[in-house]
Amino acid sequence: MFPTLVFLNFLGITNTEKTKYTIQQLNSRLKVLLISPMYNSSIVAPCLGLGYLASALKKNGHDVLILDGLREKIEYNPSEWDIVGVSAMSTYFPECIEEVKKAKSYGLKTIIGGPHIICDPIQSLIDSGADYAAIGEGERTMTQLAAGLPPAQVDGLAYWDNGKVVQSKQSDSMIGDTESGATTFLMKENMYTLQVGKLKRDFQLNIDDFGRPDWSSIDPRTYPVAPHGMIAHAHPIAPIITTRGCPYSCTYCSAPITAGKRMRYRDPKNVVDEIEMLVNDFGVKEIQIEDDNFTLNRKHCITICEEILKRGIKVLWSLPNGVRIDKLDKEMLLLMKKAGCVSMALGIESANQRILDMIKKELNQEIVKKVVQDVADVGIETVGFFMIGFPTETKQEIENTINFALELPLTRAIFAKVTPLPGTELFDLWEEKYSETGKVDWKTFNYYQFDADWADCSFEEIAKLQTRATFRFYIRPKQLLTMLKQLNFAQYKRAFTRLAKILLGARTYNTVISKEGTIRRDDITKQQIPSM
Ligand code: B12
Ligand code: SF4
Repeated sequence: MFPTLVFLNFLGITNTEKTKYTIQQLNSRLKVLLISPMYNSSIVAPCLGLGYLASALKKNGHDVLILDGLREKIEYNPSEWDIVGVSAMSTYFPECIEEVKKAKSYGLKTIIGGPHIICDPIQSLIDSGADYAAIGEGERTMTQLAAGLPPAQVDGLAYWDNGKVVQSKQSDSMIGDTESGATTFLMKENMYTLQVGKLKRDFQLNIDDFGRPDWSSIDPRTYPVAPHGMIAHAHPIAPIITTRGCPYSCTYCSAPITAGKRMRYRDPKNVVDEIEMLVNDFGVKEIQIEDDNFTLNRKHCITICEEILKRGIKVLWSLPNGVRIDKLDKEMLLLMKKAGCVSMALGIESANQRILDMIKKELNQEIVKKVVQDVADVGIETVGFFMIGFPTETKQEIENTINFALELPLTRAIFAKVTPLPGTELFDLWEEKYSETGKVDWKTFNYYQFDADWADCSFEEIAKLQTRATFRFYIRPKQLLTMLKQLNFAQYKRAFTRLAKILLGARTYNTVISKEGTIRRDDITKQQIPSM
């Protein structure tokens, strides 16, 4: 197709409108505005997802601007843009809807994407009224759409057809084994499809093809000192990802859905090239590796460490998203430390084997004790991730977890209230057994405010235990002093606001927020979703 025709097709412009656009947009590139909405957050960090999208679109000749609501005001001149893309996690899906409404009121085409949309694409399209939703990684979807492919032929797209939400073409040739709740299909060379429930999501196997995020759009120097995990060991800080996916099936986690269950690795040299570029060109002093499972493949981790050392790159790095405890060993930890690793979060979740088995964590207390000690001995900071309030969990079991956290040589700890993220087994369970009204308030999906009402003690009790756990953990002289020493002046306000929210009790905080943003989930099974 000729570029103009392609462009008009993409915009969904009718014949009568064509002349106007043909004159205005002849041979023009698409102007794409990507928005990460403004939402309630004490963490302000570059948005890698939009960075990758910008990079893919720019490579294909389009003009792109990222507006990050946590960094700048979302203000734009509608006449300068052809399409607006808005990103969302569940907690700020209501803000995403607001941005979509605003863009649509200007007559702009809209597409939504991001973790929440991947987990709940059809309902998200219905709730937001956007024109399109990206059901998987956005790079391919966005560039195909921008290139003018008809929606039905675009990989991983949900869109409207005669007033109904439909999904673009699907693959049926199954090649993989059925994994718990998910099936792997081959879609075409270099792609695989993950099926969760009725919906299939596409993932590209070779993630080196994505290149790097467009760092000029998410320049780490334009962000305040408010990184993931709150503690900055040096600044500027840049997040990167070296792998995508996680093969585990923890029932509370949406990473295998948003990033796929098949582990995909970037070439370690390529990763270290990016680190080197961030250090040299952007003055980055700390790298935050945001992988879901950075140490799963020992060789991948070791090669990256050796390459950093070989090139003599002076940079600190941390793992704030957490790694699996059973995928660490002393030899690797020593190398990681030598290569600049200063801190790592560890997914511990519970001290109770009954709970660990129930949530399919594939972990036990003995290994946790040994490895946390190993990490501490090597001199890398440890952040323990714990979760309280699982279905049927008793007060005693929660107390066990808190006491266990206090026994471990951890630098910091986070006690999260279990929240059933959409797409996860826990969400299905909540919808089936515990949801009485069918209503969800996405703003409460933040590990502090969601009352699933499924534990063997009340939401109030869990909230109190969460507050007490945080208090008991940080009031100890060693933890308190380390924390105070690590926070630089700019971080104090953010860190203490966050801590105050936890200590003042999530209940009060909850009632304020849950008055707004309540969204009814339609029964999507009633919607016909024809496969194309
Ligand atoms: C880094 C990170 C953060 C950073 C985000 C920084 C930022 N500015 O983006 C911080 C620390 C702030 C954060 C916070 C939270 N996070 Co977080 N986070 C992550 C993490 C580890 C990596 C994200 C990432 O960069 N991925 C790499 C990029 C390439 O992928 P991506 O972001 O998904 O983007 C791709 C697609 O989604 C899509 N896409 C994205 N945006 C758009 C937009 C358009 C228009 C299109 C077409 C496509 C598209 O294309 C992108 C490129 O492929 C993920 C885990 C994961 N595996 O993704 C969890 C994850 C996204 N977080 C999650 C959660 C739950 C949270 C919190 C609620 C946790 C908390 N304790 O409060 C908060 C929510 C924020 C808030 N305050 O309300 C969940 C999201 C689940 C959900 N349903 O939304 C995830 C999946 C983790 C999990 N294990 O379940 N998080
Ligand atoms: S919690 Fe960790 S190991 Fe479990 S599925 Fe999520 S990313 Fe994978």
